Amino acid sequence: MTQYTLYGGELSLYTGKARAYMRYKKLDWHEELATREIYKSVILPQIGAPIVPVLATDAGEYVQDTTDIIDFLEARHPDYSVYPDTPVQKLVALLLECYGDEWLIIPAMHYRWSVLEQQSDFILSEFGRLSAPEASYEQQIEIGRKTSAPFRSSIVALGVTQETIPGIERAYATLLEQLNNHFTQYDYLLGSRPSIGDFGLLGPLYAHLGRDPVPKAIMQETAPAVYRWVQRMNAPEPLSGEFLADDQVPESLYGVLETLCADFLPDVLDVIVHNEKWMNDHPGENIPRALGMHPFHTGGASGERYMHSYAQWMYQRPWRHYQALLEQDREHADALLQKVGGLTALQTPINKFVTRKPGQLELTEQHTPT
Ligand SMILES: N[C@@H](CCC(=O)N[C@@H](CS)C(=O)NCC(=O)O)C(=O)O
Repeated sequence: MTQYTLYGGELSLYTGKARAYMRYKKLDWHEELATREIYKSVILPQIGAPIVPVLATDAGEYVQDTTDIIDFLEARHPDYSVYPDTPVQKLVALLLECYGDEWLIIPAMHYRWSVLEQQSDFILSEFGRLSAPEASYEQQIEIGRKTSAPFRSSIVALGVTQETIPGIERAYATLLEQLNNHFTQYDYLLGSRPSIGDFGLLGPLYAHLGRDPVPKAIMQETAPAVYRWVQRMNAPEPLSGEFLADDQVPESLYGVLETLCADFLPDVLDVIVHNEKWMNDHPGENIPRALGMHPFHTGGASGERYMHSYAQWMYQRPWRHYQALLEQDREHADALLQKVGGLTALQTPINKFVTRKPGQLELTEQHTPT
């Protein structure tokens, strides 16, 4: 069996997503802290950009991006796939993956950085420990203050401001209530087996919201079944469980899907419009990671956040799956989308597709369909 190394860290949102997947798949792997040294000697030379997590195989292959990591591993270890093979469940799982990755980062980053003064020793020492595991605690806090600066200052671009914070907190409280209700009935989103949607949600709900002291206390107090799901995801019964029969999507997820469709999908559709314009205006060039600001709303608050060009790449996955459905499958998917308010979005055409190129974080236009 191939041996894998996952470079990342406990406080990294996306490392949490990949780690839980590797545990569920019972792979032969270990995790290595992405220290300053590892960034220099492994991540930058192999990936071309300072980003985690990174998967390495013992044959010298390197993969970045949790979605690519999971798909790379799924192809080699197909047993107990995390992709449901029924049409509606697969659509829901892909949408929820995207939602976790691209939208729930808003409450995650808010509850890490807006309340920093209440948890600064923990957060800053964790950042410091990641870069310099050998340094003293005091040094780690100092190093953490420096290395965390770009993350700390990114929250305004994500849309976290005094005006939007009440809405972000309201939307998050609603999500916790809905998921708590769901996880009192089901072990995972779609039954007794975790799907790609569970791994997508775990990123924000573990590393930040289920681990940083302030939001962890909120989760434990207000949504204990969600907290237990986080623990289950991190210590799963490997290679076990089933998705619900008959392509069933539990009604307890409808509320989550409604918010996804009402708040997140308009954001992605607008990103797609701006990506298309960029590609038309700059043929052959890389699309910048952020394309300026645009309006967004959450929990009844409105503000501005950056247009994350990458969100299109994630959303192309559920969109392509939906567009490829035929007849009866499409009718079933439409019935659910109609109920949760996502039908128009999924039927909105994408005129230009984007793709990722190795060695860079910027996307480019995809000319050949996949
Ligand atoms: N879509 C990527 C996101 C990875 C990501 O944003 N990782 C963070 C740490 S949790 C990071 O290293 N960010 C640096 C950057 O985005 O430049 C994935 O799924 O792996």
